[in-house]
Amino acid sequence: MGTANIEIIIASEKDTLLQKIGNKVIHNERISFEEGVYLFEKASLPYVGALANWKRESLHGDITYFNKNFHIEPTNVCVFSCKFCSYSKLYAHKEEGWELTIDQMMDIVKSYDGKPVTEVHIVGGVHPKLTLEFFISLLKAIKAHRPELHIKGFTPVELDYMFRKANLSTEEGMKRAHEAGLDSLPGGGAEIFHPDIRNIICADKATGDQWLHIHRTAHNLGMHSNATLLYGHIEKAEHRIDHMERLRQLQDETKGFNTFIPLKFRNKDNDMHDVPESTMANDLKMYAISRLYLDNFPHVKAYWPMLGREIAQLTLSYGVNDIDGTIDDTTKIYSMAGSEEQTPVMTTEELVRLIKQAHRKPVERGTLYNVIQDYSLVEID
Ligand code: V47
Ligand code: SF4
Repeated sequence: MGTANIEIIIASEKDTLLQKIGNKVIHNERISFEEGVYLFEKASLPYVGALANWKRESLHGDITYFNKNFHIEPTNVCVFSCKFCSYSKLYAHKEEGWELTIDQMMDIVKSYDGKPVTEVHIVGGVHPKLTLEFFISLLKAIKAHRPELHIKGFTPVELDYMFRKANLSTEEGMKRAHEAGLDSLPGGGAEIFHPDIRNIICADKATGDQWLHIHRTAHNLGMHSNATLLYGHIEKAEHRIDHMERLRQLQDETKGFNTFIPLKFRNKDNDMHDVPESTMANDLKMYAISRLYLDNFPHVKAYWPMLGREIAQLTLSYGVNDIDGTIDDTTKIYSMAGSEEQTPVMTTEELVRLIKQAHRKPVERGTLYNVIQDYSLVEID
């Protein structure tokens, strides 16, 4: 969308504060905490959508990145008891839990031999028996087998637990993990930083400050990372903005974040099953406002296995420039929580078609957004 069109949309907005915010966006001025909350409370979806789409196109044009990756979940047992998570119940019923050995995880890695994946995403529950040493052996084994495979792994919740058990400082623990082959951190474990909400939905795990400290430490070692926000449950607009504000401040300091990923709360098979899920309109608003508020984050990603393909496709017009996958084995954490994706496999062809149908340009990237292949000219039926 050209600047002239967005100027017309802003000028025809009747609310003068929303007009002011719109003008800030198109002049690349930062919007304040209060303005962020105001957008959630007062702006219409078409208005925030138009602004976010303008921002997305001014940063990336039509490019929509995707990545060929696969997941490893070392265990589904977790010592923590996050109310939104289906894993937390398993600690009390360990007989239903599983934990993979290094050989079993290496069998997963080897099953991708000869396939053009560029990243492995390792994330799971916090099993009481697993140690930093165990994961260091895994990281080394993966790098020995396939050195060019980018390893994105572990939430601060898992790392904090391992570092404490090993009696290591965050700095020392992270250095050892990095030296063993950990290339970057995924965005998980962030949920909602604000203690008023965190103390209700995930009281016993790493705090917001600890999450931010672990990412800061990784950034200071030259590693990149992502950040998530779990939305659409009991949090309010000010908690979402508080969360994004803290991320924006850390990003000003380190510039280590690549991507922001809003994660839609799903309510099946967990202790928050009585909390209704957010509507599609609210999903789109969340994506759009995050694109506007996080002005120093290069990328906003929609995680399609959780959102569903159709909403994920729509987000491409509401600020999103990245769509996760090609994934051929969706993490069980989502299928257990009630994701609508019954067939969580998307081939490259399906993903490329989905992006093209939204009139965007599909580009395969590596984890750090190096271009691997431009699919815009590849014929897909
Ligand atoms: O932190 C758990 C979430 C996260 C539910 O960095 C739930 O590229 C919704 O962070 N409803 C882990 N969400 C996954 C994650 C992630 C996923 C894809 C890509 C990247 C990346 C990171 O899953 C947890 C938690 O916020 N989660 N239960 C649920 N019921
Ligand atoms: Fe454990 Fe993570 Fe689930 Fe919390 S969200 S119970 S830390 S697996």
